[in-house]
Amino acid sequence: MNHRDDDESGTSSESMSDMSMYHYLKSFYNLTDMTDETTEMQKFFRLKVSGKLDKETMEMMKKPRCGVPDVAAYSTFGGKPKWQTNKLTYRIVNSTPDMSKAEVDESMEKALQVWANVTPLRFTRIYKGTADIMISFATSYHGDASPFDGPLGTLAHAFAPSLGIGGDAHFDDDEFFTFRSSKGIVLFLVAAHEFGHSLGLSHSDVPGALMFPTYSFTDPDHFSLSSDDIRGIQSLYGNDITPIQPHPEVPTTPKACDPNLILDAATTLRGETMFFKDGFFWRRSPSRTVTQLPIKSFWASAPDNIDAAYEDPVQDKLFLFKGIFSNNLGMLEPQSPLQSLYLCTEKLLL
Ligand SMILES: [Ca+2]
Ligand SMILES: [Ca+2]
Ligand SMILES: [Zn+2]
Ligand SMILES: [Zn+2]
Repeated sequence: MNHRDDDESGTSSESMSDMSMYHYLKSFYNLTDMTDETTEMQKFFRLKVSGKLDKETMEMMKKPRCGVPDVAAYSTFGGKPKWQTNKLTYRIVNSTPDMSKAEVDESMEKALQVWANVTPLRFTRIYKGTADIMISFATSYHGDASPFDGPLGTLAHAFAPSLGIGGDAHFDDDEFFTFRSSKGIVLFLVAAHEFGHSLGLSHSDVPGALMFPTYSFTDPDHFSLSSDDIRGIQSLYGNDITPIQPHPEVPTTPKACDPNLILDAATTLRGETMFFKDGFFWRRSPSRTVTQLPIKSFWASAPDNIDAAYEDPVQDKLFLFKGIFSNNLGMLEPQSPLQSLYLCTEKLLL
């Protein structure tokens, strides 16, 4: 071991050749002069700006990263391309042998949800045909102008919104992708970053932002989008995040022993007694066992809060009433407007 080798220790075995450093700067910064490119890169990553390839700069170059060039410290692409609709489709064209299909599906779904959570964008998965966002795994040359580079280096790339290849996301299958392990590249994290590009975000120079160009491990269960990413995506799609499907009202279960309970209706049915309240009913069998069930678990189309019920044992039918009716000569006679339900009791036997 000689003196010079010691001097270069740590970089000699894994350093990039001058040619590949030039290639890195050329492909990600697209500047003509090597010093300018180095300066530009140092500025972007908030490194000491020297214009020289010092150790810090070299370390940054070796980090696994996204294949979309660092345009500037801005959060959108030039010309601000964005989707003209909030309803987008995606399709997972193929999978990776590194993970189960279910894990790949969940990673992609969660990654899109990261953006849907803070925008009006909604994503629907399709299984055939052409989706807005076509997701695929590939190695080296795969039909576009940016072939992948084997293990590490570029992990994935994605195209800004437009027709055709626009929005599509490609993952370098020479990486080892994982669901949540720190040993490997967490697919969810890479996908969430790439989908940022698919939606129109460029790189951010804010360390810790999802759109920062280099990968760093975060536990996917504790992932949260940085405020910089949120500002970026909302600059394109706004911040209307009203959920498309409002949460259905959860019915409160009435308590049979509540002293203030007023029942909606009661009837007999095949020897049992049934009591109705809100969306529930109790059935008491001849042996006096009582069970409480949602009305809809027996009669899917029945309304809640019924007004009356009675059994016609001759026809073996149960009638449930809701709405306005009058009691005339001991018979329940419907009056307009009346919603009466004629319900077969067959289901009770199941
Ligand atoms: Ca597309
Ligand atoms: Ca790679
Ligand atoms: Zn990127
Ligand atoms: Zn590609």
